[in-house]
Amino acid sequence: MRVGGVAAFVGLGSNLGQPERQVRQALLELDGLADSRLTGHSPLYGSSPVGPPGQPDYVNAVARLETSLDAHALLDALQAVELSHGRVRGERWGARTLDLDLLLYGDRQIDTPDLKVPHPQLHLRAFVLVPLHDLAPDLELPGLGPLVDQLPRRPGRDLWRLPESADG
Ligand code: A4P
Ligand code: MG
Repeated sequence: MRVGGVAAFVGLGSNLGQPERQVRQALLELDGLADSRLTGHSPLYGSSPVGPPGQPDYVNAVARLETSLDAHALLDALQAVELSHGRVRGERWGARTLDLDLLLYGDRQIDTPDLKVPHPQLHLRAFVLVPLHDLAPDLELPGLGPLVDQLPRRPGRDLWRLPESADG
């Protein structure tokens, strides 16, 4: 059944609790968002942390949604999913176990205080570019040109494919 509307891409990242499980569960929840449908996702990747050192490795993936939510409503929905993952046994309430970034919303360019699309770091991060390319190799990035032109020239040791999970 078509929801109708816009193809949006969402970046998933987790490095607390059980990251792979968080990401797989979040994919199921994205499929359940109102007025939206999950139309694909990349394989899961492990990645070395970008940013402050001393944090655990991440699990990253990219999902594609078809949605009739506008971009801000979609961001609100993504933040609600983040919140529902906000607690891990043994962690203080509020520890973030799941990061959902709205990477692309159709061919729109959005620059508001609470939402910037394409995501400002998208073209700088192998852990976003590589899974995005798995999912949509011919993608054009609004304002940036073909996705392939942004891909890292050679695979780095900071990103690796995780094996398919037996339970999917
Ligand atoms: N916001 C604006 N535009 C967007 C957008 N396109 N998508 C605003 C999502 N949010 C957007 O986000 C802060 C605010 O950004 C939101 O309230 C929203 O209004 P946040 O997710 O609460 O904060 P954050 O995640 O700490 O900041 P940010 O800048 O999103 O961090 P990143 O860029 O997500 O970095 N290393 C590896 N290997 N893998 C990772 O996944 N992730 C991070 C987090 C750092 N290093 C990483 C990874
Ligand atoms: Mg974020």
